[in-house]
Amino acid sequence: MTDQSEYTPPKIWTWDKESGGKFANINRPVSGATHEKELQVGKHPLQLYSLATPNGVKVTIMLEELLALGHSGAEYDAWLINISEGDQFGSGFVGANPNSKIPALMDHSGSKPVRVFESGSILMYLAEKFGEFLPAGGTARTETLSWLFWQMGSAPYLGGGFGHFYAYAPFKMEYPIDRFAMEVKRQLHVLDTHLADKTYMAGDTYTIADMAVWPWYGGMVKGVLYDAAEFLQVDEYKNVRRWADQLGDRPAVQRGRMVNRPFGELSSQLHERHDASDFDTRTQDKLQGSEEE
Ligand SMILES: N[C@@H](CCC(=O)N[C@@H](CS)C(=O)NCC(=O)O)C(=O)O
Repeated sequence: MTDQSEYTPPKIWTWDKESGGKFANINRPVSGATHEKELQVGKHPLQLYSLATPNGVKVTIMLEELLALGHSGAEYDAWLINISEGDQFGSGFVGANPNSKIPALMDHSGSKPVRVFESGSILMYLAEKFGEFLPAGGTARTETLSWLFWQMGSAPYLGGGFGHFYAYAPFKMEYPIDRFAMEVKRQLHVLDTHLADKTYMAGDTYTIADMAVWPWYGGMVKGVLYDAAEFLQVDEYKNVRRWADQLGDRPAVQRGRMVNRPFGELSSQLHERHDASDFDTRTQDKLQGSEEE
């Protein structure tokens, strides 16, 4: 590895397989399947293929919230896609999401299966299908979608930018860590200012905007992302913390966090979910994941 302060890009970039860092083994400069593997299909119309990262958790929170409201049509099978083992490059998964990233949803309730990918698109799809958590019109709908799209555009700076260079890169580099720490603090300040006089992201109503923002920025202020709470002094963002705690107390949010989770404390893991009773019948035998995040 060269001294990064002296790096001059070559005329033509080439793929350096030895670049290192967590996830280097699954990164490639091309898309598409690396192997044949059909997706499993369970008994419910909704089939989710995911992992309990912040992007995955958005969707399982939504499904659990819909079920909590009594929408039995939101019953779902959640299959584990282990991204560090390359499950996202199986042919079946690539058919569900050509971008090879979790989460991906297949809806088998119609005459032909419908694929939905991108967590924001999945949240909107489910909100419209069940008529919940997305106001039908007016300012509240616009505000919900503005914050949903804000999250989709902003979180890559938090995850792919700050998280990557602070936690996953093969060595620490001051320039990108400074650049993305500044941006993440600015984003947290945007949220803190917005939430100063609001209960939820879109005002008085709990919406898919909350479900999208919470796993990332709620996780940040609760200190569960990248072990960076002290570095970023997240205690400053008191309104975000109040909102994050309030959402974290919701039983559906707590269930949603557990689905497709093969890491963390064993008591927080539910690798696959096929039935509401799976939350109660988990046994230590089924929980073979690592306790590492
Ligand atoms: N914009 C996408 C991002 C999804 C995403 O980045 N998923 C990550 C996990 S959080 C993933 O599957 N990574 C696997 C890979 O990059 O190969 C969404 O919100 O759905």
